[in-house]
Amino acid sequence: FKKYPPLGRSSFPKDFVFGAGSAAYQYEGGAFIDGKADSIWDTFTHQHPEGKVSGGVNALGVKYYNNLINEILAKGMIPYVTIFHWDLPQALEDEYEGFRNKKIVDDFLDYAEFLFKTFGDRVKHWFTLNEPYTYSYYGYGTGTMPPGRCSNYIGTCAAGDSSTEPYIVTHHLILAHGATPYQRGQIGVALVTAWIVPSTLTSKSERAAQRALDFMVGWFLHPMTYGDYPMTVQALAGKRVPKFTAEETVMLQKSYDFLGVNYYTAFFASNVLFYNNVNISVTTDNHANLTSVKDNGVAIGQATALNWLYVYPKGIEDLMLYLKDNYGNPPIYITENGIAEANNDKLPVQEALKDNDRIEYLYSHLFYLSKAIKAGVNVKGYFVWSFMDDFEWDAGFTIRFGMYYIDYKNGLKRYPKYSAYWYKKFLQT
Ligand code: GBH
Repeated sequence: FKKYPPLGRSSFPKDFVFGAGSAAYQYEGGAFIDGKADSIWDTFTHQHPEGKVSGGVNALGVKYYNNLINEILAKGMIPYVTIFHWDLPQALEDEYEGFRNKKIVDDFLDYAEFLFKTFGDRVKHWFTLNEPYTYSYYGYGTGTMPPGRCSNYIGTCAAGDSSTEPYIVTHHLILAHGATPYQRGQIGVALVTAWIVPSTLTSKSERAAQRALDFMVGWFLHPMTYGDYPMTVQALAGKRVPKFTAEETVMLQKSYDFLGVNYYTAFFASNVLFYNNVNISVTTDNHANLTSVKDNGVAIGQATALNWLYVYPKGIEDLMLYLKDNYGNPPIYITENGIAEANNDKLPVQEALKDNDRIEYLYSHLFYLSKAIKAGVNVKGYFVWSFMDDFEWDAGFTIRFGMYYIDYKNGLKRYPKYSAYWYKKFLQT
């Protein structure tokens, strides 16, 4: 890494926390044991709904998480827990259409209260939601994630309306977050982000970039900070955006103690003309075209195994400064940052462990993150995505995000990749 100055744990503030992330549905397995009922992801991946409305608390589920939390603490680590990472109980989807119904807010609140009561003695950092944008946009906009709804002119969805449902679902996600009772200092929300670079040095492109940020990040962060949607979103989606009541606005203002930021990549934005009124959708409401490669062939960074993930480390610094300047310098945790390699099952395991690209990716992002901290951004921690190879949602097991390799053909045996050794050494210096 000759192009970067030396970097280690000591380049960051004393109380800065480092970690690595995982998520229930992507990690746990045990889909059919101990009385666990289906989530919408089980239905989507297996196409066999069998969920039923919960008969109460699942004692084995509680035991599972008690064991996990206690083991993490026993190893001298600190758990940062996400309450909802997309695996909605299928029963709630069947009973009242899940997040399309405002009833979800009460059920979310019950669930969160139960978690605080049951695990709150040991878990001190909670995130209400992981990437509500992804849940809403891909679940109801493109329909490529559960519950897989979209307008038929967008995809092959059986039902849905991508011009309205994403706005309704987002509204309820935001209210679920805002309604979650909490003790100050403990609650956050994790948002997916990208840095957006205007494709040309014109005000048209610059405004397109701003709209793209507003529709991805501001759509959630603006209400959760200031109590209402960004002006751009209100102007462009108009009456399709539900309104918050005066009480809800008050409840939402500054409704997080810290912000989780998932940062992977950046896109170029160019302006899209307002040419007609047909086929309205959340996917086009920002009137911005986002690409990793410009028409003239210039890529925003190095390509990776994932078509949406080009490497743009400086974006994390630019994004941090943007959040500081526009959202009151909140405490921030980088809750996800990392890259994946393509399925390399055919390689001998020892070869598959040589993930030098991942090391360079993590190093360069940490470098730009440390610059943001020096510029006054209040970044409190950094978690690599991901701890181990796992189930990558709509990409299944075809790609590997982990610092640990999983041999899926040999009893899920685990091997540290080079990046695991690198991260360990980084944390020791
Ligand atoms: C996060 O999503 C998730 O929180 C995490 O669970 C996941 O494993 C990780 O990142 C890696 O992806 O098919 O071209 O339309 C990141 C946001 C949203 C990025 C969905 C990929 C699909 C791109 N993801 N998106 S595309």
